[in-house]
Amino acid sequence: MADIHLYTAATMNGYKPVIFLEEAGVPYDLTFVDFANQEQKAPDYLKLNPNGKIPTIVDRFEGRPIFESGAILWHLAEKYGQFLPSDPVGRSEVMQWLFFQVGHIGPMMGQAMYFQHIAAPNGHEEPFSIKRYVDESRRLLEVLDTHLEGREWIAAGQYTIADMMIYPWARAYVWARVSVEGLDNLKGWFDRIDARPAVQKALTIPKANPHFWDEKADASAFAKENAARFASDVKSDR
Ligand SMILES: N[C@@H](CCC(=O)N[C@@H](CS)C(=O)NCC(=O)O)C(=O)O
Repeated sequence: MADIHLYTAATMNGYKPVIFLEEAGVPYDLTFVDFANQEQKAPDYLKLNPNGKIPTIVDRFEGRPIFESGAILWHLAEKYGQFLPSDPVGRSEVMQWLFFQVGHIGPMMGQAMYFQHIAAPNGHEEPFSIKRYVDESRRLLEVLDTHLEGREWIAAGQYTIADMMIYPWARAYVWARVSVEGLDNLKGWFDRIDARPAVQKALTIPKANPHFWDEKADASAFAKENAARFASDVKSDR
């Protein structure tokens, strides 16, 4: 039995711990959480993750669950001594960008995706909201682009959990329909991470969603499934 049991799904937040575990090459057990069956809201799952979201890990060696992807990656980085520098300044830099992802990039790009791919197909076309989230997402990608001028990686001069946290969201600009035109530093960083075999493998676990990252990929089957899955949420929100 592996020390780490990961509960996840094939979403931007869900891929992050998979990227870490594949990069670090450590064994883990994986349980796929099925949103279609609302498994993330099951009473037993809520004991592991009171917020009813993925990802969650159970560190069996320590005998405790950990939720929130930033806390999960930080825990794994400390546990396995990888992808987190040991000096306080470097660690602080990593933490700043980790919070930047969780507080900005995730919520803004997530809402850009929600309003375009879930609300709109369910009859709630809201151009004002879409513009707000797409514009704010573009602004955040510009912040990253400026920061990446002359830098290979996001923080501490090395590939860290900050890169692993931000990449699945920022790289899904395709699905969020946010333009990256002119953001050449950002595109260079995408290329560097795209080229990492462990990342490419992670993006197929538990399931590949090529339409998140590739505008030529066929999204029709996923779009239908996605819109249907959340239809009841949209109605009950109103
Ligand atoms: N801040 C959380 C966000 C987690 C989150 O939003 N997970 C989504 C998938 S990307 C989820 O579980 N959605 C299912 C639901 O809301 O029921 C983290 O970083 O772990």
